[in-house]
Amino acid sequence: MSNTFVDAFPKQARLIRQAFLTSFVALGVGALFGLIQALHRTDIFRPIESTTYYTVLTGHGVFLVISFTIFFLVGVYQWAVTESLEREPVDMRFTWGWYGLMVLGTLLAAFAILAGFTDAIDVSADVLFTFYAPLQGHPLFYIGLVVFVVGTWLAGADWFRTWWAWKGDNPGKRIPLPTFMVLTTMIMWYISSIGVAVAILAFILPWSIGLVESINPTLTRTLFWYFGHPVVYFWLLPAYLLWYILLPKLSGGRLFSDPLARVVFILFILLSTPVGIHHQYLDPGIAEGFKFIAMTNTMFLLLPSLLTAFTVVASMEHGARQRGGEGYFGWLKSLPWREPAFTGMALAGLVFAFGGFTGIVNAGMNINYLVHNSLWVPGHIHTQVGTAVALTFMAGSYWLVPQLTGNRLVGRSVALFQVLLWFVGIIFMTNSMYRGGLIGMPRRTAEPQYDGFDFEVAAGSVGELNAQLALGGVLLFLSTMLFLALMLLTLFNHDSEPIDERSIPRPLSGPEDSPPVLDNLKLWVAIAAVLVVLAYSIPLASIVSRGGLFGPDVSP
Ligand code: HAS
Ligand code: CU
Repeated sequence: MSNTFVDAFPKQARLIRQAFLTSFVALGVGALFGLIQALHRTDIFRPIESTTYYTVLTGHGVFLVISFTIFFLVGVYQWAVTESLEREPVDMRFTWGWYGLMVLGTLLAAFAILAGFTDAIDVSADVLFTFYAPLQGHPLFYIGLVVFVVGTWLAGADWFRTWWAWKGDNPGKRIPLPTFMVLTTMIMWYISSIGVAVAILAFILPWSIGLVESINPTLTRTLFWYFGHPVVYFWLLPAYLLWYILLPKLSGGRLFSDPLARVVFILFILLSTPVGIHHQYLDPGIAEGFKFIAMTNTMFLLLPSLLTAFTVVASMEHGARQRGGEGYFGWLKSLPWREPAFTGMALAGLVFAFGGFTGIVNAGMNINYLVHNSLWVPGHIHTQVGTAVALTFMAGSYWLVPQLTGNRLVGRSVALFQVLLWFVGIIFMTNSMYRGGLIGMPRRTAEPQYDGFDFEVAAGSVGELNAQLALGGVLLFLSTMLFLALMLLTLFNHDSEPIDERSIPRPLSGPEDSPPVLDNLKLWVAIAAVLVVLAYSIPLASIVSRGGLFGPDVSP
């Protein structure tokens, strides 16, 4: 086995490098927009008008949670399938084709958003990354999204095709774990993205073009959230893949259990979708009973993440003990804390544990009334996709990019500093967001008003919370820039020093310890479909029967 991925699969490495590059450009722009917002809403520095704030906010959301995360996902998944099946795609032109579609879609949507900065052209899409009605954007924005999503669908088809070809040559063999994770993620993505496709193609896009006069906002919101919850796992699961595959190796050990990992990904297929209504607890027009069902399903959906916490930490402990670690907690000292890829991912996991608990708070129907639409929710977002995912992707890149380029990582100690800086920044920022949310600070507003609150920078005051938020935002921005600089330097670092061995150690408990039914993907699709129908058919029917497909008939 050659030492690096690029030696073994140069054509794949090229595509993945390209996907990462696109992802990192989006990260850079999104981070800059984040910095502007953090300084604007805390009234520290305002280079933009308050009306432009929503253009910046939309760009921040879309470039980071759609472009940065999903381009990184396709890169990691292309790597995972190629590496674990030891096989290239059936037709490389098709592979470049879906990547091209994703880029085209991104450019269209980005144009629609960025055109909002100027009055010279009559195009804008200040609709935020959740883009549901009544906010309306230029048709180009929605067309861009559709083209992008079709690109991801074809990417999934490509990975399925590679797997089918592999299966033909390896009858009866268990699906290698990384490929299993890729296929299950994509099944979840197919099931859930149908919701947003219908919302856009049948309603929002015709409405934005002017073909229909009105739409039923509750219907399109419900279709959006049908997709809007599972999409968060579309961001998360590539990070989970890196935790399951790389963290045990970097810790010096082996994955604790392959069967448990498979169960986790199956649970995500089954439970990710029938929970979307937990974003609509405060929406009128959906009966309480359906909200209660969504809450119950959400609480079950904690299980795969709790199983992940157990399996991944057990693998890390195993690794630490291989390295001589001892004691109940003493083994923690034996982990490779000087390794930026390891430390970044471990800290991302730690932050995710806190974010997960705040997710449980969100999911509680009654306590959600306290936090909904407050700054608490962006706190949750930034611990989850903003750190568990983003920091894992950055840390993972410190290991992956040398594999994809054959170049040693430049500035290992700077990279360690970068992930620590992120950790400190996110603590300041999310601490103030969570606390601010609890005292009623609103989210998504350029001009928050705090009548009667003390603005002095004293402990517990709005001034203190704002200062923390701005400080956190600045640290996160600096950390992102450091990361991008290190990536750029690594790309051109053609020295001959060796890089880490690419092989992934076998799990302690392998696939042979689990029943083959786990690999029966058709069965899981069927059960998931039944759950979706149970959770959504009656709510959707009742929304349509009361509000009509295109809004209530208000003619006299
Ligand atoms: Fe969420 C709102 C509920 C997970 C993202 N969520 C959002 C929004 C976003 C988002 C973007 O029920 C805002 C949407 C908007 O703009 O309106 N969320 C949950 C629940 C979970 C959850 C129950 N969310 C995520 C993930 C996200 C994400 C993951 C992105 C990636 N969320 C909600 C609800 C709302 C919501 C409501 C609506 C709020 C409202 O009112 O608007 C669960 O999946 C969380 C489970 C996680 C755990 C943690 C397990 C711990 C682990 C750590 C292991 C440790 C390691 C490291 C590996 C139970 C796995 C160890 C280190 C050592 C050193 C040893
Ligand atoms: Cu959700």
